[in-house]
Amino acid sequence: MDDAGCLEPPRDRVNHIPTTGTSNSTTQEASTPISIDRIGSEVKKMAGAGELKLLGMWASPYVSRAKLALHLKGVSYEYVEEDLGNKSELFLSSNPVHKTVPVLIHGGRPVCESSIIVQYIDEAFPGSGVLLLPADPYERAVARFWAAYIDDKLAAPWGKVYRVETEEERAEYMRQTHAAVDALEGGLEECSKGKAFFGGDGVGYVDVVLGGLVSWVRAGDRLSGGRLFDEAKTPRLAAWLERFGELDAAKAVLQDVDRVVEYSKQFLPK
Ligand SMILES: N[C@@H](CCC(=O)N[C@@H](CS)C(=O)NCC(=O)O)C(=O)O
Repeated sequence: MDDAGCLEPPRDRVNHIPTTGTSNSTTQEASTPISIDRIGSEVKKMAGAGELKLLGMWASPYVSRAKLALHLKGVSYEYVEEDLGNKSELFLSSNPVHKTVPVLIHGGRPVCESSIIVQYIDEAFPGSGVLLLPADPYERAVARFWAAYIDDKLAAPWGKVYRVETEEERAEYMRQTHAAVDALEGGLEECSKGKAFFGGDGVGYVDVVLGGLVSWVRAGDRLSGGRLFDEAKTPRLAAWLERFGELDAAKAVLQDVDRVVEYSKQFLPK
């Protein structure tokens, strides 16, 4: 997924988008013929944490990161679905620089960029749920390194696969994505020290950053008939994908894979 516009439908294909409801409704978004996202209202039932609002868009893997972090911390929040084709005043004034979701608004103050939001949630609610960032400064630096790697080297070319015009371009971006996945296998080994997650025995910051992409990984696999996290080439990541998907937080928060498959089809070359 590359930055701004990664999931905003191309204008010339806008009529094919299965959105039918109103935009910017609090707690739940536009209804679609495929399914209804109940993620926000589920998480809302959790322990209180003051005035916390998440501006998102159901399909965004970046928004999923923020939702995962909030769920893992057990922090309640109000979810507001944004219509990226018709951005709200609140959204534009909260993230005037990038104009992208997610935006977390805490006590009226906006925090932007998914990985910064995840770190903010971890630091702002240190007593709740799990601690996502390692306590040790060196391990924290290593976790931040791999989180940045996921964004820059894996998600960026992979997002472009949904934006290309030709099969050659698609193949090149897939090649770059696979190379990043191969390197990330080493990152998982380094961070986990042989344990289940990047965070060790439990999920941590890198797990949340990669975890936001899980429904898109599965949707991509379904569409391609292959495996991005291939058992033979990257066995650790393949096992991680299964393990992560079994977490309560993942089940509560991540998008329905069929819905992502339908949604993502509009971005693929016809
Ligand atoms: N680097 C950003 C990327 C966020 C992003 O690209 N969000 C997309 C949705 S997946 C977006 O809001 N696009 C709206 C637009 O570009 O107008 C982050 O990590 O939060």
